[in-house]
Amino acid sequence: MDIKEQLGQFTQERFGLTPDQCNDRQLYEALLALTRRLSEARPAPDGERKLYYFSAEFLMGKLLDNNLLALGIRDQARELLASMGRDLNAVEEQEPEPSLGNGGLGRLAACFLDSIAALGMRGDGVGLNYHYGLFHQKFVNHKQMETPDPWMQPDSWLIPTGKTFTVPFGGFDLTAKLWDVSIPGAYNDRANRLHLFDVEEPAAPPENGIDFDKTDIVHHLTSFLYPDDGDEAGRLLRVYQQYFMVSAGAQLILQELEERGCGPRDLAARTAIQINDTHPSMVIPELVRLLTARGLSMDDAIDQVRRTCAYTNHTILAEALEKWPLHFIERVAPQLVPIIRELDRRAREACPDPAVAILDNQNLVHMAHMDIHYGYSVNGVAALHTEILKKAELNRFYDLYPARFNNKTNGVTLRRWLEACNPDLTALIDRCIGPGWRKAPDQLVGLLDFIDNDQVLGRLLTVKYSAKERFCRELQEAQGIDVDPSSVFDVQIKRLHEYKRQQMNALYVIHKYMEIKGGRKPEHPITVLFGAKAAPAYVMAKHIIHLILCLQQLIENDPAVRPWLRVVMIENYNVTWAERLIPAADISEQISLASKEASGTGNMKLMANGAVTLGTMDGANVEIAELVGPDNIYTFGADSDRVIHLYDDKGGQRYRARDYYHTLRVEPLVDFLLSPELLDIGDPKSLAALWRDMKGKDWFMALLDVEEYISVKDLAIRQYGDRKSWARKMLVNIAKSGYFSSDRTIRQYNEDIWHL
Ligand code: 26V
Repeated sequence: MDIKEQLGQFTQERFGLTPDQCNDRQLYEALLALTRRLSEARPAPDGERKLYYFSAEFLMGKLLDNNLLALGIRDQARELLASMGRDLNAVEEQEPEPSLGNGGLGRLAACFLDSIAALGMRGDGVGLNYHYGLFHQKFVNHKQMETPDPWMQPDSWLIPTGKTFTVPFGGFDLTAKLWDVSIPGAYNDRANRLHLFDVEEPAAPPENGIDFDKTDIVHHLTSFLYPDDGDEAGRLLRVYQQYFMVSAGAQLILQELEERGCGPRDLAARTAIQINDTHPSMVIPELVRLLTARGLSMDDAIDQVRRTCAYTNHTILAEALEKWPLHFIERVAPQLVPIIRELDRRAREACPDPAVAILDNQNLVHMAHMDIHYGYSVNGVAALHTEILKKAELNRFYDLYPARFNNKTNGVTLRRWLEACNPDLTALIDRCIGPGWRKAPDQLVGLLDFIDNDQVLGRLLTVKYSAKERFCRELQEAQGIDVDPSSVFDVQIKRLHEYKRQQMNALYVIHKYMEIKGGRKPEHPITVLFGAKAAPAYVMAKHIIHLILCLQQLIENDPAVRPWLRVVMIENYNVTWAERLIPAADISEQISLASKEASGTGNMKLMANGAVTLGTMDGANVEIAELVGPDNIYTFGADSDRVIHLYDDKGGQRYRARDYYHTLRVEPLVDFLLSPELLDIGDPKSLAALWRDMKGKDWFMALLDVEEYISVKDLAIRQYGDRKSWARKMLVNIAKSGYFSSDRTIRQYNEDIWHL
């Protein structure tokens, strides 16, 4: 039956209507059902060994478009709707975005599932079915407000499996109910699964927004992604979530092993578990527990686990490395405590250095340490990041287990981040080099043959311009803001964090504003676009959002500045907004303090869509710079060695913000936070708190790099005016982005770690 008939059958049965009588909502439900059914019917890929990718976050984004693409029926569906005078895009608007992740880490997991399936590898995701994803962001009085983000609807991608597992918590048991999302592989006829565990009786939505009873584990365990950890109940709830996920996941693995005709002694031979950051680390002691319960000796159980588990580190920020008080685990999963103590004892026996112990003298469990001692692989997510892990953060472990350390530079799925979100650019690439780059993204380098082809360069500029126009329409519709598509789109989209230095970008805006007020117009009108959510309890991040929104307002009110400089902060930045904005970006802001951004993945998506990077030598920017060469990227700022040195107490070299603040160019920029015009718009307390922090502390050294940042950004904007040479830079960036396909990353994981 072709899709026209299937669609007709569904709408008839469900609504008593023919497809052309349906509204967009009904058509969406019909396409969802059809797509889900086709994907669900696909068998799993073959393979002796199976991968389980454990992650507390899977930031999937909308799935309809991608699933149609993977199933090979996207064009058919589009044409079918068009023949009824309907638009697939409008139908896709109906899909709610499941925001089951914070940012890069969760989106990486989603890209990986896409690539694992596309490459026909046998690998499933394991996570939690949060009822509320990351909060919905609203701007009120130039400040971020958070409201809950319910995404589940009666019709969704979730497939009930009927499978349940009992998770033994201290004092009570809780049933974990398994829901699956089918992940169809592009280029094959197989599908993997994303396994999401939920409680049996989830609570009704809280009435008063985000407040809920954090001690009501039975009903609220899966209510929220990252419940507020400002109090002990919130922190405990996170440990409940983690144990729930890994215990149910480990039981699922052993059950599937049995179904494959194997026993617990075959675990390592038949399974690879990738631990995505430390949130799933308790899978290690949990598997030891389950294996010993099935008759293995402690030695054998540990041996199996050590040959099964591999750990990925995603940050060197100390505050983000999880250490749980042992008494939390005593409360949540007391049966793990003797196992963790035994794992610690053995680790100390092998290496007496307290710096590598699992349990420290305050009885904190260092989750990453457990992963490294009891896993067979430790990887960083970009070359520089892995080097810093080896040389500094995890140096002691590297000395102990050099062979375990390896790098896996991140990647992104070009199916979502180029093919699906930028059809015009995709068509242009196809016309130049044919369609083979989809399966072999390295073929994108073939675009370099067109570096002197004026027609292709001209087309590239036209494609970018129409993407900008499209974005302008969407922004106008969503936020009622008009921006000029012929201005330079300077884009910084990522979580709000001081180390990512959105505040430094804000200082650039202040600099430009002052110049324009003083009569110096920029070479080219500039639109600085931000998209960022701040963690609800992260005060300094909220001050930075406030500053940006105040600057936005200040400029809106000023007819002398507006034609030359605009600032727009997109409300509720999420995967869907990223898909709209990335095709439209001219400049990709990747300005983290060197050594702090493990990799970044937005940098890769923007590059693949022809944006030119303006960045520090941090994370994967280093690899981007190597690939595109100095003419096709704008780099600036202190390098990671210098930064690490500046954090060092030794030798009196330590960074002091005030030394940089008291310079002719910097002081007026920072002091502008307390200018009458800004105080008139914003909250004086918030602006003053940020001002004080910037001049007195500036922990992520924005003032160290700001002057060079300003001059390099001005250079980029000047060179943007030479359209032909800019088009060449765009072309080189697209051509070299093949390396950052997550298909490449996944092949490397498989060759070096999983061996599926
Ligand atoms: C977590 C937290 C939690 C507590 C408050 C401060 C803080 C700061 C950072 C984090 C990061 C958690 C891990 C993470 O999301 N890492 C990101 O992983 C991406 C995928 O590998 C990578 O591209 C990003 O550079 C990295 O920041």
